[in-house]
Amino acid sequence: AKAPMRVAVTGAAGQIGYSLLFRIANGDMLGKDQPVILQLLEINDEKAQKALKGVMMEIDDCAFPLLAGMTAHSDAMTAFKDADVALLVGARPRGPGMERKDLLEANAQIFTVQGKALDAVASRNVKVLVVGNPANTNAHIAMKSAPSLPAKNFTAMLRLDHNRALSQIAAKTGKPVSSIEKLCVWGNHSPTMYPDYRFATADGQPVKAMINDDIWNKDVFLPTVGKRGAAIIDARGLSSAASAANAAIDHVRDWVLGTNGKWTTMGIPSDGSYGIPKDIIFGFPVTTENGEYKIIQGLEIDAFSQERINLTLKELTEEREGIKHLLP
Ligand code: NAX
Repeated sequence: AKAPMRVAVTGAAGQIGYSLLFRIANGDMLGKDQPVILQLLEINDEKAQKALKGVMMEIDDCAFPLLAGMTAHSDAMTAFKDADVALLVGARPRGPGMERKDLLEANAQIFTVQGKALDAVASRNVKVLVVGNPANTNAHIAMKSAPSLPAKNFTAMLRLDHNRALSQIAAKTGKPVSSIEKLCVWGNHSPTMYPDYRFATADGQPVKAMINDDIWNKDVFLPTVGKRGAAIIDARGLSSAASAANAAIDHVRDWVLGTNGKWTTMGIPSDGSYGIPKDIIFGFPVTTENGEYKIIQGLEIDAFSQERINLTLKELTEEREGIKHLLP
């Protein structure tokens, strides 16, 4: 039998945590033959810790055969000890009257502390996925706060945006999602992201020719995917949770187990590809193999796409400027 993998999850008593933990323990993320130990972090607050205990009681009550252990923490230094995978879901939500700048700063503090803790105690191969918003910039901060870990181990979640785009394209073309390949989302996890189906195929046939409608792309597809989070809040009264948890599972599963040559989207530190400055955490099309991701190279960037990429890059550059003084 395989040795258990340690999976740390922050914000474990939150909405996304409630959809995420059960699936990890069920083997959906790391495989049905891979035992897991859950190391769950919540804020040092009586209510949050009590709620976490409640979630853990329910996880116990599932009697998951793959669950080899589970612990509750209020300190990142113990929660991240020897972690093989760290899902950084907990973040400071925007409160009433809070400016974007305040939000960035509050989160910068959290992700500086957590980056340092990962640096100090996690496995040297820890795979980190930041879900908590602003996800790309939070991932950047954690990465910069963990100088002894490889920068490539820090990623941000664009997969929900990718999956949203996939489902919209499937609906538009009338093809099953499973037939669609070579889709990607560039940039920031925010409404400025650029979902791109110019290279996509359905059953091997070009999707762009099937749709053949640039107005639909610009006026329907991009805003629908970009504003999907807001549409969910409007409909449900709560932000996306199960779909976000599902995307986190997809992201880590593909990273660890490989995509077999298929494209997916990950928010990763740029290596300079496509003119994105090094270390900016940016959504790129990637394939994964043996636990490593590789950016798809050589894609043509037309004028419209360049404009969209510049827009989302500008936002990320501004976010980075906004927290620069807080970085170690
Ligand atoms: P909830 O508010 O339900 O849960 C967050 C939990 O995190 C709370 O229980 C809170 O106590 C905990 N927390 C806060 N700071 C913490 C810290 N420093 N250490 C440990 N725990 C901490 O939010 P939820 O709906 O679960 O969303 C979590 C985050 O995901 C939010 O930042 C949200 O904006 C973000 N999202 C990101 C998405 C993405 O695609 N990247 C999509 C979904 C989601 O909106």
